Amino acid sequence: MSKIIIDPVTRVEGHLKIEAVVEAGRVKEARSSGTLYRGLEQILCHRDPRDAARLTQRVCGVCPVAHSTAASLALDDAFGITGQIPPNGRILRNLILASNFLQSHILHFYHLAALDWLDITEIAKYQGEDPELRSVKQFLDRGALEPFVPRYQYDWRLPVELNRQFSLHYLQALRIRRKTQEMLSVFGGKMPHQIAIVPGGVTTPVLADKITTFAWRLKEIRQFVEEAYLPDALMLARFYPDYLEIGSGCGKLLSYGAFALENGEKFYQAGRTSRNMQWQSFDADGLKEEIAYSWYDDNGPLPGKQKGYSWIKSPRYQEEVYEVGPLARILVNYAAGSKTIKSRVDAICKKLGIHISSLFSTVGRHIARALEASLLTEAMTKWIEELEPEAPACISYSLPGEAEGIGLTEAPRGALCHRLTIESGKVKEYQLIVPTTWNASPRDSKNQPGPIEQALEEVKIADEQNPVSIVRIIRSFDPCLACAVHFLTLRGQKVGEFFVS
Ligand code: NFE
Ligand code: MG
Repeated sequence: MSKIIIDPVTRVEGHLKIEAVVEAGRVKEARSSGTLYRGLEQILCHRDPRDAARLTQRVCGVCPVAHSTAASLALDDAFGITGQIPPNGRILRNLILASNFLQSHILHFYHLAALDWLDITEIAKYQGEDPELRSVKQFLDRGALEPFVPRYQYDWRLPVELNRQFSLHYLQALRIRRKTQEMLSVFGGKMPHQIAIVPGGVTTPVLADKITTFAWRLKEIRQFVEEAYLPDALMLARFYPDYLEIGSGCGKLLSYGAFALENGEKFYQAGRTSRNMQWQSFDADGLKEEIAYSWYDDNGPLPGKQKGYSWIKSPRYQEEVYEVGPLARILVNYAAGSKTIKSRVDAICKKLGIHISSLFSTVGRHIARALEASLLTEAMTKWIEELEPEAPACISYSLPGEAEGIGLTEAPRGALCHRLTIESGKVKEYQLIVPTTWNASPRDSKNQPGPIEQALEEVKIADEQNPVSIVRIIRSFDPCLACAVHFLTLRGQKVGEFFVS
């Protein structure tokens, strides 16, 4: 028996440590630890509740829009204005959030995950004329291999031409990500930490020139998604088919739903599903965060806690483990009978010659994320046409003295919940349950491992010095530890004193 410790796992956001106990060439059990500690929820206590839509975005620079969205939905609820948001406000919220999804997914696939599948240093041998590939070759020729090395020894499998094309897309993705941020800023004002989504709607006026500015960027991004991102994700299934069989995890998927539509429905409806592909309902009352193996007790943080091994808590739904994220959104809506999603997923499965259950896997998560980028760019193209120039995007409201609210939406990495209570016009309690808290959670009181921990169980380890299957599986979840670790001390104790010099 031996133990593989990867600390930190690189090319994920924040600090994640993975310990895997290996026996007879397979992972017997794994532990996922969030080693980064934050206390953002505490900052909101005693503040004006409207600050939440601004301050919670500072959780993370990758997915801030989801936090202002969840906070604004929670505040809409607390202020009694849910359902009164003008159509322009509803659509702009969708467009700003979806722009952030595109940025985040392209960032993840190319700049965080691709180097697990693609040997970018091969470009050093390139003799062709493509200016972007030549610029990388010149960079490599100078011996400057960072940030591509050091790295594990991988089992690269892409033929040279496809490897080069994928490398080229890696480079193009940098420019496309800039476009997604510019597109987001058209109605969001700036990025990161856009300033437009507020309780009541969106503050940006809907003007014809803004619509055009947004639309032409969207067109270019959509073309990249269709011609590069989705084909590259599907290419992984062709050359790494064994990764359609491993890393499957808990097999239970949860989505809160997101992107409000005109008819009161959502582009993604809420629900749950599992490998049997039956849709089940979701009710926020079934949510609970456990702390059996987290460094907390009922009063707050407890760093020395004996059984503890993570700053991440363990969210559970009706005491069961759930995976959240793009795979959950896509398959929950497949199970719910969405015609568009069903036809796209069925076409992909047919093209790859796989059963839908193979999507519960490492490469399945990448395919779901890329498919989501395609679905969103298509939906956004319709949504911008539904905007009504000059019409209001926001309503006014009055602040309640006492209230409570809940905001349920989806962040790029999965289901996101903000919840607050207001007393004497100020925030009394604020709580976030964030996607990576679900996926990277430690064991719970029933000793059930979290989704990433379960995904690593039974995985074959050919070479303990190069645990490439482990890092591929972990990165397929797109973990963000900066988002995942938050805490709230309800009784206002001092947690610690910090001196910054
Ligand atoms: Ni820091 Fe986040 C997303 C949120 S992760 S990226 O997506 O909320 O759990
Ligand atoms: Mg929390």
